Amino acid sequence: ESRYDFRTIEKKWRAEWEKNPINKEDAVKPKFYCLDMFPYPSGSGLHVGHWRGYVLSDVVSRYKVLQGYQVLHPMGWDAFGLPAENYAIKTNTHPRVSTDANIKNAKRQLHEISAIYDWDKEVDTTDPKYYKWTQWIFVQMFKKGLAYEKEMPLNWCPKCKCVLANEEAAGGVHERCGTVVTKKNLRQWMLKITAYADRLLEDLNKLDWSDKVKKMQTDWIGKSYGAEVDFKLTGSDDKITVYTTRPDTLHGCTFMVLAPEYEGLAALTTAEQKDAVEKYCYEASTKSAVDRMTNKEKTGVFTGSYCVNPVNGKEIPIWVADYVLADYGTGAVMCVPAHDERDFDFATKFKLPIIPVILPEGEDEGKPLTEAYTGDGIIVNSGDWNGMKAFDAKKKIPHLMEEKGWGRKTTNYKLRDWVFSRQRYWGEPIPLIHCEHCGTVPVPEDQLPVLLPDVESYQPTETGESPLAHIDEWVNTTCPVCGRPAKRETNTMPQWAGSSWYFLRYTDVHNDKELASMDALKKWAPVDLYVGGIEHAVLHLLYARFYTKFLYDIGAVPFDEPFTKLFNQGMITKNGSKMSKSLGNVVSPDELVEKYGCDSLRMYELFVGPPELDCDWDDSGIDGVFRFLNRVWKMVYANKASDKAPSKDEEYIVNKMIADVTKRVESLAMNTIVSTFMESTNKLMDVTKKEGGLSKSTLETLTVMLAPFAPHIAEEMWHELGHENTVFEAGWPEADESKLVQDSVEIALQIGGKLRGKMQVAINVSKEEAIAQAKEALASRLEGKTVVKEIYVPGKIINLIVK
Ligand code: ANZ
Ligand code: ZN
Repeated sequence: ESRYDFRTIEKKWRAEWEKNPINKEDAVKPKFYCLDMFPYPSGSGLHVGHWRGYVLSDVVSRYKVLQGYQVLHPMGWDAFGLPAENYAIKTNTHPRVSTDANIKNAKRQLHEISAIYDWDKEVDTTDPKYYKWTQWIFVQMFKKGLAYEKEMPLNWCPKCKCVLANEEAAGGVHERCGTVVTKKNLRQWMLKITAYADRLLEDLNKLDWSDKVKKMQTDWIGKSYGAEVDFKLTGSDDKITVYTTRPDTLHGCTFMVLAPEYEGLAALTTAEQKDAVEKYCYEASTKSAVDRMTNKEKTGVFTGSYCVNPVNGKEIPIWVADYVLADYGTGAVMCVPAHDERDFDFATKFKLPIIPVILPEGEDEGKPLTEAYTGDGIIVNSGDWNGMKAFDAKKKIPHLMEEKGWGRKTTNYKLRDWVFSRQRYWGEPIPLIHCEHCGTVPVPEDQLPVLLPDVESYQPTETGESPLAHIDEWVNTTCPVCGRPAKRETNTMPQWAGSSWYFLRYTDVHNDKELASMDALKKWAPVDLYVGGIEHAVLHLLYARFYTKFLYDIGAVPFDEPFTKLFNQGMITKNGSKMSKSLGNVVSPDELVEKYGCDSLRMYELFVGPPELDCDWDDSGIDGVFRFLNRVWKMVYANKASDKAPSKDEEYIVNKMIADVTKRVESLAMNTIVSTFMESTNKLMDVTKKEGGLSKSTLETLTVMLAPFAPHIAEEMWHELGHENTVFEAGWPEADESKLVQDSVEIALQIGGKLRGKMQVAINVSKEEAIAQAKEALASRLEGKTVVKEIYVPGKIINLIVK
């Protein structure tokens, strides 16, 4: 067929690859594990933004197959979670039913991408065969003391009647429904991720991840070095201990602020201030942590009490204010308004004294402060500490305080333990049993999974308990230790649970004895390339690392970091905003595939921009890619019976293309690859014109190299070129360096007609390339000038006219 009939071609090869997968396991080959962050099977389907990451990872996977790797490139479903449950509440459809329907639909849509997913290895986090192991991991953590119960004031959505993680309550409203979030005290299961804080921080060094994501994780863990200082309460033997990262500013502390939830607050509040403090604390309890920290307008109330600054014996007032958080440090802050912005705002509003104790080097004392000075400098107004450099003092003073007995060096983390329970239906039941005699005991491992029972109503209860609490015959059980009547835990796990270890399961999905065998894990994992959105930079990736480290510690996996290399693709936007059903700006891949074919859309997804950056979608560009594939098709078709030997020009073009494309796949600079292909093809067309045709080997190389990007057309062309086996067995070509040296010629460089230098260019250099090289060579002379005209006499002169 001389016409590029993508519909027939794509259908044909998709069917063939389904029968004979191109990616076969082969123990002698090296392995490559290329993983997409698995999707949540939502009802709304895939748009062109979803394709971006999936295409990129598939290109890498196919490239690795061509390079002779056995590639693990699996796909699955992160299918527990709120949307299915909310849908169930609305429509009274069992989440199993809607989830299965959504998975089926998403899978059909994913097929359109023609990725080499190995569907035999599909995982579904809601499958009891899978969540058996999610529960098993929890039991192991429980046994190691990493799971514990705690009464917690949690973010609470009064509308959804559900506890929210901080990230679900950002900005003080529930991210899904927009309802203002309040607080509710509830018994929760917690996971002690903080026990791993240091390792999670340290081991970032081992990873080939972007600095951006490493920094986000580092900030989230938030390790800080500082000191605790004890302040005696006036008129009492009690003391308040504060956490500070700036012990060097102790002399400038003019008041103290406690969190509204501070334990000893009621006891130290005076009778006159009691009502005001209580009212204030109640109001604070309805605000989110984020709001409390970021509100510029400070609020607070005096407690009526005083304490003594240990360094100078001065008495300072104790206030309560909601910018101090209860669960960070000690919940009490020594306030130094001269050098902390929040304290400055607070002192200004409530007319509390501001005493500067750090002076920027070279500046004179006595200037009144208009804002907090948070920089480095020399200590002043601080008795014997005067003259010390603040930077040195920060390290020295904690030791000094230790000698005096009223302070000590400490470190602190922003990272909190993980609130691991949800009061919802559609999640893994937490496999624990409460017995009056034996306490809380895990369900024996041979009785896992604890199946999620059917319920009549998915609505969480008014008390905040999960709907499971209503099913008496499920809740009532016997204690596995003493056999007496006991009750099941009715909380379920958060959606993060299933996604914290799924990458392990892919290596050995059908194993019913272990979460995955050591052999399988050693063979495939860790993940060599993990591709997904930047929105998971913190939570998912941190949880997954935590799980992996824990499983490593108990000997269940042979490595302690799951994702060797991470790539975060940017978002595809439409007119600047995120694609979403509610905004009505979703571009569906279906019509584009219908009109141009899968291969064109795959290449266009890469072509739209640097894959790590956000990019605005514009349908019109796909036409160019489509025309490019048509040109390639015609070129191959016209020359497929050629017996021409490759000319020097051809060899140069082909080897340059191999070198460039290979380098760019390795660095995932995918957008520039598509343009490289386009340029090379144009040059090959010039050669055809000049030499009357192309050699078959040139076309073969081009075909093989196109295969990861546009697999169907490549496979068809490969067969047109006379091959019987799949193109994916052809091997990725290597550039012959010796063919990259070209005959060159000297060109005179002029600016405004005056000779300004000379340079060597390749004989068949294009006009654009030659001029670009000339501009580079003349860069210093062109600085500050604009080139208004470029005159090019091939092989002789480049003359740049400037203004
Ligand atoms: C005195 C001081 C002087 C402070 C100064 C800062 C600057 P990072 O670095 O984020 O760890 N702090 C301590 N506990 C707090 C809490 N529960 N809620 C809100 N703020 C709290 O922050 C540590 C600093 O934040 C501590 O150092 C403390 O204020 C405040 F010029 O102590 B600092
Ligand atoms: Zn018991």
